[in-house]
Amino acid sequence: MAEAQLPTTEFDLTGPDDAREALAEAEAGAPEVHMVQLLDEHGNLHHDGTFSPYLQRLDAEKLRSFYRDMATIRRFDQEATALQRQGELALWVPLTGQEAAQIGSGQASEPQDYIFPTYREHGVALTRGVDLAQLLRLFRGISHGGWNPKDTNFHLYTLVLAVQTLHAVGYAMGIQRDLASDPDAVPAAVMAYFGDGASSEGDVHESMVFAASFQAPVVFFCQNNHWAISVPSEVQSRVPLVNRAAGYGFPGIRVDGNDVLAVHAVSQWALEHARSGAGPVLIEAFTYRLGAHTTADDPTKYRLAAEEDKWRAKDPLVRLETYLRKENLVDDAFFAGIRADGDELAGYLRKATLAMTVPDIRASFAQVYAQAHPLVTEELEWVERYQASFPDAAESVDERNGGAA
Ligand SMILES: Cc1ncc(C[n+]2csc(CCOP(=O)(O)OP(=O)(O)O)c2C)c(N)n1
Ligand SMILES: [Mg+2]
Repeated sequence: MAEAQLPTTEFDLTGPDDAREALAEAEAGAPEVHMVQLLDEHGNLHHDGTFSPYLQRLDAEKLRSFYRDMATIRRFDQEATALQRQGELALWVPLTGQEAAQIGSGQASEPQDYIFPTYREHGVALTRGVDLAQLLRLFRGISHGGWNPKDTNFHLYTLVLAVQTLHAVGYAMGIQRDLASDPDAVPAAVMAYFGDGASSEGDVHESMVFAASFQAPVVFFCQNNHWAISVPSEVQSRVPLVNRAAGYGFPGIRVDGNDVLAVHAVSQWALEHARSGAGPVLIEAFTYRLGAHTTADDPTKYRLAAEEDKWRAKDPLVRLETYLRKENLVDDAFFAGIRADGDELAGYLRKATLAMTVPDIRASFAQVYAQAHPLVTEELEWVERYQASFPDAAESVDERNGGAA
């Protein structure tokens, strides 16, 4: 598709300031927008006065675990996409390209921290120990959640853009008050994930105002993957997103979101800052959604292949593999082992998904009030009459579940 024909040309960003040009420069890494990068796309390390010291905390096993987690979640993404294409999931939200942003930040969190994800944070879920098969329950349409957030301090996915940032600030203010009343409590922080598109929502603004006013222990983690479905990120803000933090009065850091070492270091710094009582931080992880928005989307309709190729060359897995091999921290057997584990994971996911039973609709009605309520009873009767009107109505929930409900 010729550039002039792309629907995104409807956004006229030219003006007296030539904002589009200024932004393009910023996006390209112009010096006035510093982007923290420790490992470049060729696998070479670079020094950063503030964040390089964080690398001293990492041993070889930790570095290998970054790779293992990124490869695992990419494999998970592929298997979930296949399950959707085969009709076993209603929808899938791919994360490919964003592995470093998610694994680096997720691994920086401590068990006592609490995470509020969007709907794409499968990599963060992995680092928190969520059973990946449970993540698929929502996308199979059999649960509004799928896992118990209390088990891993990883909240349920939120599909309504940006509301989780409000929940996150409220939760962080709760942590603050718990700490004030119990000096022995372990300091904790909250991590709120959101996208470049969600950053335009009023909820994010309100969250940041509250967080700043109350010095809440929250890290706002914006994955700028450059697209909000078909809307490019430069439309969301006339200034680089990271610069917004200054307007609220807390630190903002742009990090190379495809560099797992930098994301980990920056996230550790921000979480420590928040836990210490110094207030919120905004991290803008500069990354790219290599795949479609969801399995219901076709990105060839609104962006050019050349742009995807440019970002494919910045693959977070490839650069870490190059580095690990150069440092002799891995051998071929390491990668073969990860591939074998990926096959096992794929088999497990498939089996678990096919075994997921259809919930009995009556349970939803039973959970509305503690005691029977005439309106709920009436509505349940309506649903039962409605279901009975279908030709295959004789097939009960038990039968659909193979008699195993
Ligand atoms: C309040 C609200 N408005 C609109 C939507 C529809 N919607 C779903 S995802 C999306 C784009 C979000 O883009 P971004 O925040 O950049 O996150 P990404 O999907 O790129 O991870 C939109 C508009 C929604 N879910 N909620
Ligand atoms: Mg986005």
